[in-house]
Amino acid sequence: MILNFKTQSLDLATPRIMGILNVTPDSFSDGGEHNTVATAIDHAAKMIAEGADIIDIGGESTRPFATPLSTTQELERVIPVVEALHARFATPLSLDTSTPEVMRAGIAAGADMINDARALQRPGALAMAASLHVPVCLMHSQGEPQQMQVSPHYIHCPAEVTHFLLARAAQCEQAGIARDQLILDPGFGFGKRVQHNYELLASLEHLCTLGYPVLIGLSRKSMIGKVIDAPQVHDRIAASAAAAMLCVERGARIVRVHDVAVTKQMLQVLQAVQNAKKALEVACS
Ligand code: PT1
Repeated sequence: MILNFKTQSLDLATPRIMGILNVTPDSFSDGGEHNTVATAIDHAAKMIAEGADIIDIGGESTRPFATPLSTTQELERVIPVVEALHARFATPLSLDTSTPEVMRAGIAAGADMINDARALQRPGALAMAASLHVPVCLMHSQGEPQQMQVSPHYIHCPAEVTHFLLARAAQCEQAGIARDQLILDPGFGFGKRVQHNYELLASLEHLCTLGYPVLIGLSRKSMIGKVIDAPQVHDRIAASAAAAMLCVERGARIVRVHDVAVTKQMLQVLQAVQNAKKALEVACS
């Protein structure tokens, strides 16, 4: 599987790292310290040096109980950062947005793909994404950030998530988005109890066999904090990397993370294991 951006492509035969760049004052794990263009540039430069393959730029916090943002506010936060990063770095840029106007302006400013936690369900988002001809990540969420953790309920969480994502992918294809431009994401932490999140992780292999690349984001999330009893997000780094590794082993192709260096190291170990496995197969044949 290859992601085709306008001016470059990314081969997903190798698992890829998407580094998180929050430009939200209330961002859940960095306290909004990257809220200026200059600090955004520094943070992106660090993640790129550590091995990030994509930088995901988000102006709206979608963590549980986050408050909604106006389109104007989102544009004011995101577009200057996209312009600045596009001018300085060749690394593909992803827009973490559900807002059609931010998609249009962000791609015009040099972003390479769209990452939508609402899976293009906002009015106008599907048509806008189709008109932009860029890769799109469709993520599952049960409800909006403000209320999604109030009472998540499923009969069979992984089956319902898969059903939703396949239905959205079909609607995207009908709207004119090429099948090979779509990425699926089970949406860890989005309207899910801890148990639901681990059911999704345990069954991730199935989602990864449907013909679409799978992206996962669980970095520093409460699903990690709960099982290791770490109320502080900075105490969740090693466990987040371990969980990302379990997802890649099950077939995820892109991991969305805060901690690029540690994630890169664990992917290198996984690569060494896979190389050794191949060498053994050759030796035995
Ligand atoms: C994600 C994701 C995202 N997550 C994609 N985009 C967030 N494609 C933002 C918690 O439980 O997984 N995939 N954009 C951040 N959202 C959350 C959700 C942050 C839950 C924290 C939690 O702590």
